[in-house]
Amino acid sequence: TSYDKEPPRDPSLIINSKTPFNAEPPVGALAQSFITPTPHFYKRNHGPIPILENEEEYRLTIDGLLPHPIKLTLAQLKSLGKEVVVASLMCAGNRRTEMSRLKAVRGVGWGPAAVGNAVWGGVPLSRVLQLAGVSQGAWETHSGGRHVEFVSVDRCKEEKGGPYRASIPLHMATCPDQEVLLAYEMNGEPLPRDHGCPLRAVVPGVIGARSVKWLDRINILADECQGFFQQLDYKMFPPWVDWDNVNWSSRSSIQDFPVQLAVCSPTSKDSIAPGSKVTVKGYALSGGGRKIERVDVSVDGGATWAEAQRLPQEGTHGRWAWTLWSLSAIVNPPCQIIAKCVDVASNTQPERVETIWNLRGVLNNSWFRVDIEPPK
Ligand code: MTE
Ligand code: MO
Repeated sequence: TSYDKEPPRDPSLIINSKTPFNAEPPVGALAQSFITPTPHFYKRNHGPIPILENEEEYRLTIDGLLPHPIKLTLAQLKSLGKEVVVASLMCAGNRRTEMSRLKAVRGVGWGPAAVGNAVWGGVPLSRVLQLAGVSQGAWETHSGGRHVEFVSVDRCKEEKGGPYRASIPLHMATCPDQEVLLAYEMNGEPLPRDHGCPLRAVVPGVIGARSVKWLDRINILADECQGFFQQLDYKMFPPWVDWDNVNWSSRSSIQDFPVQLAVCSPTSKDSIAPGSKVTVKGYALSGGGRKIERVDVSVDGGATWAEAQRLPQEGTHGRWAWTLWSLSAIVNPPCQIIAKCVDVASNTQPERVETIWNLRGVLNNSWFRVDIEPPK
């Protein structure tokens, strides 16, 4: 089968689907390091992992509504100068299983670990587009291009055997401050096969679906990508819309992700004796380059709250990276730990998942709750 040449993977990963391979680390591992080790970084695929290991043969085509269509080798891309960006990638389906517990949704069942924070090394997309004649900060090309489509080489059934693709607005791609990268390194190593070898887009602050792996070409388009994942998926509907009355064209494609948080430890599997001192730990992040302003934690089901300590974001200005946090507290199980956060634009998380339930189970960013039981 087409899945017989998959790369080796860390045995600690929790596999949510084998073909295509979709897996996340145990959530407890996530809060242990600011930079997520590559073997533990969640893997989200829609088809078999392509084999593109011959770097000499690799070409990236940049075409469409721009002055100078170009084809670049990996060496040419690398010669444009390497930049390093610390950015979290998060799948729009992160925490989907909590949403499906309320009422069934369609999609891979993800726990709270479809997110990771890595050091990405590559060439800024704005610099590459400049080579093709698109000026930095441009909102539109002279020939009317307003969107940048990333096209992969992997094949997926949603595209009827065609390649995975997605787009971002042109301005996001041309604006150097957005730090969109064509990455060939992850955590200081060449990009591994699972994460897009030899070249992928990394679009900081935006749902993972737009960070296309195994890049084949970049097309400058007048309208956004017409592919499945841009038009018929990854959109946010209200709770009263279901499969019998969904009108996909009525909603925008998701770009920036909302403010999000999870408790990584303790988990509901840890039974804790009443009166114990525990360290509650987790991650928090927001989209669009908005940092985390505050993390609130309750260990008594919301009766009382305390502010958690936000840990330093080593080696980065922190706009695109998550914030790890911790709080020591005395717990008295049975009890519920609740955590929620606020970003610098004062965006808050919804208290109840009911209010944001949607048929595809995307963007569940409701308050995070962990039920803790005493030992039996
Ligand atoms: N790119 C390609 N070519 N094929 C894919 O299936 N999945 C997307 C995105 N890029 C995907 C892709 C989704 S939905 C997410 S969340 C991220 O890749 C996951 O990236 P990762 O596997 O490196 O964590
Ligand atoms: Mo995703």
